[in-house]
Amino acid sequence: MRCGTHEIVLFILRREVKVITTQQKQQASEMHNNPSHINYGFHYGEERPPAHAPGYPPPIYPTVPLNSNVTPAPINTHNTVTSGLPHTTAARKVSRSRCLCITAAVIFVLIILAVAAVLIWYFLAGACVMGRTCGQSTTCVRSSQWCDGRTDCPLGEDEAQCFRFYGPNFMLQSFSNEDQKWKVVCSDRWNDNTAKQACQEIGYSSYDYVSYGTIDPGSSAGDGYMTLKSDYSNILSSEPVHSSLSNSARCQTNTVMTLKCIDCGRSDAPATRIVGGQVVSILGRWPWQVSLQVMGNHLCGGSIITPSWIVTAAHCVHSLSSPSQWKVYAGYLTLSQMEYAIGNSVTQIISHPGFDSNNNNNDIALMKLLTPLQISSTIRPVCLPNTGLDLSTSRTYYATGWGATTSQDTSWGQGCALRNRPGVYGNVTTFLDWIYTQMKK
Ligand SMILES: [Ca+2]
Repeated sequence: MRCGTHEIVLFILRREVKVITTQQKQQASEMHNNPSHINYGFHYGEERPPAHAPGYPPPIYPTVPLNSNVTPAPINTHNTVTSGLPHTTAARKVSRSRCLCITAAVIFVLIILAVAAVLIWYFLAGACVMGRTCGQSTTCVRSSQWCDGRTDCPLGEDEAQCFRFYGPNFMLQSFSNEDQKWKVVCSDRWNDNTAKQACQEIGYSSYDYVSYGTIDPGSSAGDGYMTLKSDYSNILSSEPVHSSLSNSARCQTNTVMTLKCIDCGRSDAPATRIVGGQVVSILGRWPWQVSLQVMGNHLCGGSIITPSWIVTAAHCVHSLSSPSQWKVYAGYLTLSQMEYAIGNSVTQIISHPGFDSNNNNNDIALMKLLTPLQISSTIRPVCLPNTGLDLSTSRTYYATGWGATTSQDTSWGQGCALRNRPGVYGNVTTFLDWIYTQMKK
């Protein structure tokens, strides 16, 4: 041990000094009295007296008379105590114990730091702190790889939803990879073909395309525009439209894109209430409402979002996940009318991968129809909610379906259809990316 070695050497040196002190006193006396002693170190001519000359060399130690009655103090050859130094055996043991304690403490702290570093690395890697997670997978890509025109996620989630609709006017927005923001899209150089392609990139069929429009962006253009490159041609280019947009501070037309990819949310019949009101008596008031049945029994409601896709709750299909078990009835007012109808077959059921049957989290699912619905005045799609809609409590909302017109145990939440206590089903806005991504498959 390094700290102990220093003390032991010092101890030995001090003890030797005391032993030499007594012996040298005797040797010095003998040297002075022994005539045969030759001083080989002395040479004549040197201006130095011989070693045995009186008074030379000067005594190193005080002269002690040989015949003195003074008795030298006994030398303790087993133990020497010097003030201020822990020279006892017990002290050395304490010193060693202290060194061992310090070493153990240092090792313990290093182990704690190593464990902490491993845990931090584990959680940071799992949380994808420095980037974005690819959908439900564990793959994490850098934020700069989102909507950059190149597929980086295993299922292409990073390039799947680079457009979105904002507000009640269906204002088109594109995600700026450079600024990591959603920006309005300048209408310069857009036409129907470009607009159709954008709808397809969102998840709609080009057959459902309605039109595009232009509006004054107002304060929405505060962050600038996403503008179609001047050399872009949707006929010649195989690149997605969103990859052909670039950041721009200016827009020649000073107008931005609105886009209607499907004729949704349109109803010609007046509104009526169900629970606490009356039974709907006008066919076509809620043309997107469908009945989902198994073996002729109505089990759940659903909403048409495109001619091929129905959105419903995941808990409805959790234990009945085979598409062949289901029939979809659209364009009917009463359940009795459906008894004699054929219904539409289902080819695919997709439940949200995050659905939890214990607490009904992520309670959303999609059904794909075997053949698309024929759109009519009584069969129409509902609009998926755009980002930025005013969903404040001061507005009027409707819940539709074939449930009872009085409160029963038919939904979850606080009671059923109580004033200011709506049943909780799911915030569809939070599932838009998932819905559109499934529609593109
Ligand atoms: Ca990418």
